[in-house]
Amino acid sequence: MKKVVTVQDISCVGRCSLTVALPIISAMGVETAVIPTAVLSTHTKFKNFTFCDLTDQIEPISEHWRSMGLTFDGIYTGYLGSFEQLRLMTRFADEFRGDGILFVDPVMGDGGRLYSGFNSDFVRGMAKFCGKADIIVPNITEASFMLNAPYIGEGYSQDYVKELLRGLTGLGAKKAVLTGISFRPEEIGVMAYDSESSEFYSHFGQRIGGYYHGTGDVFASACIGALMNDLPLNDALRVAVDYTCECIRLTSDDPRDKAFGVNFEKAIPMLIHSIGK
Ligand code: PXL
Repeated sequence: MKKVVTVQDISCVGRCSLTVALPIISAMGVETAVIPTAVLSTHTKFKNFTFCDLTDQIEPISEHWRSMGLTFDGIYTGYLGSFEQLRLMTRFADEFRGDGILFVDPVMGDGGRLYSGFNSDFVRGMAKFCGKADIIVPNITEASFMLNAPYIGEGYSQDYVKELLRGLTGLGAKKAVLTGISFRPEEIGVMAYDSESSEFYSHFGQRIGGYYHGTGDVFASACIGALMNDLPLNDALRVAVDYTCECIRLTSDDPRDKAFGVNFEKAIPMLIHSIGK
């Protein structure tokens, strides 16, 4: 069984980050270790959230794991709560990666804006960290901030997306995947670039209008889970896009506020089926 460690916050309510990553990756038959980077009462899109930073836990946890000689087949980082965590994760990735992959979701913003708590120093640090990764999965907002490129929210061309993807691999990442891409109103998906083979590929599903929180985390978790099941990136993207679209479809007629995240639970059987299990 493959082993992943995922490093991101616990937002206690709101179905994102660890409360999504742990169940999804585990359900895909992958042993999942965690390092929580912070504990929040909810994610930061709700008002008045509490925030307990856990930066000071990362080094003692790493030290213990070092003494045990642990390594992982995949290191998946998501929301990192402080600039210092980027520095610690750079060292952590060097030490615990073994022959495994570093998969970075540079969670920092959406809709053309950074999430509360992030600034340009953090963006620069994240861009550097992405340079060490095998695979990075930003959205257009995160990519444009890291590359200092213009942000275009919709109506962009394939060339705009390709330019961003080339720029992202120019940071040093071997493969870059841009999430939340839509060239036609009725579809949404991802476009990717492999800098080693100079190949682009993309995968799209049915777009359902509206804002759904945490879908980037659902996508990234399903993607690393599929990679750990030995699917090539192209197939892993298909699995993760189809799953994310299904989670959104299952949530679309739920009257609950979409800030509580998507119904990823109900679509887990479909996800497992789609990786041939
Ligand atoms: O889903 C991304 C995410 C993760 N963690 C926290 C967040 C967000 C997005 O808002 O606030 C704490």
